[in-house]
Amino acid sequence: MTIPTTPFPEGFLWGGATAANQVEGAYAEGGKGLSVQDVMPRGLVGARTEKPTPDNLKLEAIDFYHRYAEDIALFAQMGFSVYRFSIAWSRIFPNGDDAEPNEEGLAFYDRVLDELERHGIEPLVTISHYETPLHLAETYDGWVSRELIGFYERYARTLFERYGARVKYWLTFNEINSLVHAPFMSGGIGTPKEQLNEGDLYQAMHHELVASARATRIAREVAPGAQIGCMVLSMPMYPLSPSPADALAVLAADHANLVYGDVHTRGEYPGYFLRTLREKGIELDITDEDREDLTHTVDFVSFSYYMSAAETADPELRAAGEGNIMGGVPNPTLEASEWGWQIDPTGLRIVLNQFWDRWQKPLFIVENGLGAKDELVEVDGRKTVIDDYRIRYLNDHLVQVGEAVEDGVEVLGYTSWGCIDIVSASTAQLSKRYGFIYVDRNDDGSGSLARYPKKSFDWYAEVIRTNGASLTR
Ligand code: BGP
Repeated sequence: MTIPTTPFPEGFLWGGATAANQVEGAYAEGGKGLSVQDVMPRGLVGARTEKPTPDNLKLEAIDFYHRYAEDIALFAQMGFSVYRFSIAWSRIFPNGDDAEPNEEGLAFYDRVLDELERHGIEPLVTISHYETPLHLAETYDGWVSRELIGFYERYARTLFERYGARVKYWLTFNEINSLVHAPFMSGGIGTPKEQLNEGDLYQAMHHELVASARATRIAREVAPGAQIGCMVLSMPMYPLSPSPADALAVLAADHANLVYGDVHTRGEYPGYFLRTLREKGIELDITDEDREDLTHTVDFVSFSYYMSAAETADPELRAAGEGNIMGGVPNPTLEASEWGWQIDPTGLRIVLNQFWDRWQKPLFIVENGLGAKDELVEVDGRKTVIDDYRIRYLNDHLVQVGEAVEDGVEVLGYTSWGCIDIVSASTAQLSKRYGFIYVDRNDDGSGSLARYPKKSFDWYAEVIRTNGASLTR
């Protein structure tokens, strides 16, 4: 009998990931203030509203706020060794600029951490996941304002002081490189995108980068055991044709995307970015203190990976491909999900190698998964979903993670996105499901919120139990 082997190192962290605004609900309970998500009923694709409206599924989400113990027990049943979740900034500082934190909010995350501890699950905490307090968007125009650095600093310090002894892994900003593409959701910038100029956006980016580095600096003092990571949206770009012009278009797209990781790992702006600013005639307000802050680099780099894209220098083809948040055009060699996200497992191996070669920092895949429509069926008297398509997607991506490990890339762990069905960030639907656990809630808000393990639940449990040896190559 052959003993199955695995490329995954011992101690590799296996688990799942969510964000507060997509799971918690209870949007006005426990002293929580409003966040930008509470006025985005259609998600990224729709317009914002003045006040929360009942059709915003995130207001109740999947009620993790009250059901966290049950959900964490299900994660433990799958054998998770890590769970990535975010802390809702507006639960801790309801307006964002409050002098004192809200104890009820802090106590909620104490309880979540207690539960994780009981099950031996390592927490991985995102400090800011598209959840800027709404007051900061309305009063300061979000990250365009330098004042946000101070508010974030107070928030991060509060978290490190409160949870630093129990949380080892921290992420400063979710997908920090999406800021210029989604200013309201990602940067809490109240001014509509069309009215913002590039200078404002780059200034906001600079403020977030400084805030991120400052959080790293503070963690070194307050929580010496903490490992701080940045978090970027990864999207490998392929030239649409072999022409040098298309290769150069890829280089430009990569630069625009990778500058955030470059600053987080090298502690300063790279030459190509300074050139961009020069050529656009943008002069950023960068102080000496900012420069000093930026030198506090991260311990590891984490990222989301859903898809790759192609890039072209041809303006007509480019225009035809518009719509993708990070730019690029569809790749004619790849299939897409029901939401048009192109599926490319090999791209994950490529991006792992690219990041490792470029930054030489341990990597953490903190988001990856397939959003799909599921059908609840009854098998042997039990409600479940036969989600072979999700199993195939995850299997094929994890095989490529294994390949990257064989390539010599240091990978700390893998948390699949939306390990339990949640509200989608881009469309605010519940029918775009990622989970191993089905949640009975529909796009019209109906449903009992009951949880049902899908077929992928048992499949993932086996992957974790065998440390990846059960994957099909
Ligand atoms: C990332 C976000 C997540 C998330 C995921 C899937 O960009 O960090 O919050 O939801 O994408 O996107 P969606 O929910 O739109 O399918």
